[in-house]
Amino acid sequence: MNNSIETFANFSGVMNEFESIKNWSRLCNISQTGHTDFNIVCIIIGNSSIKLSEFRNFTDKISSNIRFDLSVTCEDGIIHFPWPFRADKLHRIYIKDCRIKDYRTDYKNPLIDSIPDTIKYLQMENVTTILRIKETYDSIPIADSPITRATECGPENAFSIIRRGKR
Ligand SMILES: *[C@@H]1O[C@H](CO)[C@@H](O)[C@H](O)[C@H]1NC(C)=O
Ligand SMILES: *[C@@H]1O[C@H](CO)[C@@H](O)[C@H](O)[C@H]1NC(C)=O
Ligand SMILES: *[C@@H]1O[C@H](CO)[C@@H](O)[C@H](O)[C@H]1NC(C)=O
Ligand SMILES: *[C@@H]1O[C@H](CO)[C@@H](O)[C@H](O)[C@H]1NC(C)=O
Ligand SMILES: *[C@@H]1O[C@H](CO)[C@@H](O)[C@H](O)[C@H]1NC(C)=O
Ligand SMILES: *[C@@H]1O[C@H](CO)[C@@H](O)[C@H](O)[C@H]1NC(C)=O
Ligand SMILES: CC(=O)N[C@H]1CO[C@H](CO)[C@@H](O)[C@@H]1O
Repeated sequence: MNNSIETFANFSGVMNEFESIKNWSRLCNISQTGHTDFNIVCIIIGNSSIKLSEFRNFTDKISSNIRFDLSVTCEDGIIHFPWPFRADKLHRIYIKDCRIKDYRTDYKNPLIDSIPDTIKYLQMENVTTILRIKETYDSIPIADSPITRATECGPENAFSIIRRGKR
């Protein structure tokens, strides 16, 4: 009985925070799949887009025992997801048919190394990166401006990383 009350408390807290990230709450459905597990399923349609930075702000406000599984499928939409997609409490990430912008914008961002590396499963199918010239240029590692460990190693705690048809 007390468990279900706790679950409910967690559920409504997470739901309320999720509602506040506008494009995400419009394009995604969130559901609770376990005591501390939530599943977020997004379909990015038309000229819609979502930003991983907004998702980070969201997970930062959620209590630490929660885990999120995120599935993003694009139907023409675009996602702003900088590699290596790090966000606290993000457990599983699946991306399909998406064009990814800002893929390299965090290559040299030292703050990324301080975000917990929580991804256990990563899968990308048929994704394309859209690189701006400046982004490409700025992300090239040079002696006094290296890329971060996070960029180089990707998710280091992952059991499984699958990429199919990445261009
Ligand atoms: C929930 O109930 C169990 C026993 O029914 C008890 O051991 C536990 O401490 C309770 N948890 C909370 C947070 O009240
Ligand atoms: C969210 O749920 C609604 C109602 O069940 C459904 O119509 C919609 O397609 C779902 N959206 C996503 C992204 O799964
Ligand atoms: C996409 O954006 C254009 C221009 O802003 C707008 O006219 C159009 O309705 C949008 N399409 C969708 C599917 O949202
Ligand atoms: C939400 O999406 C619209 C168009 O899809 C975009 O113009 C806007 O910048 C997005 N808002 C945020 C906060 O990402
Ligand atoms: C995330 O939160 C920080 C600090 O509250 C804020 O400055 C930033 O604009 C937010 N980013 C997004 C994409 O909402
Ligand atoms: C791959 O993704 C593109 C959109 O980026 C889509 O138009 C295409 O149909 C997808 N291909 C397959 C085989 O699903
Ligand atoms: C966001 C939220 O309400 N989290 C709570 C979830 O439940 C645990 C106890 O089971 C609380 O400690 C959290 O504060």
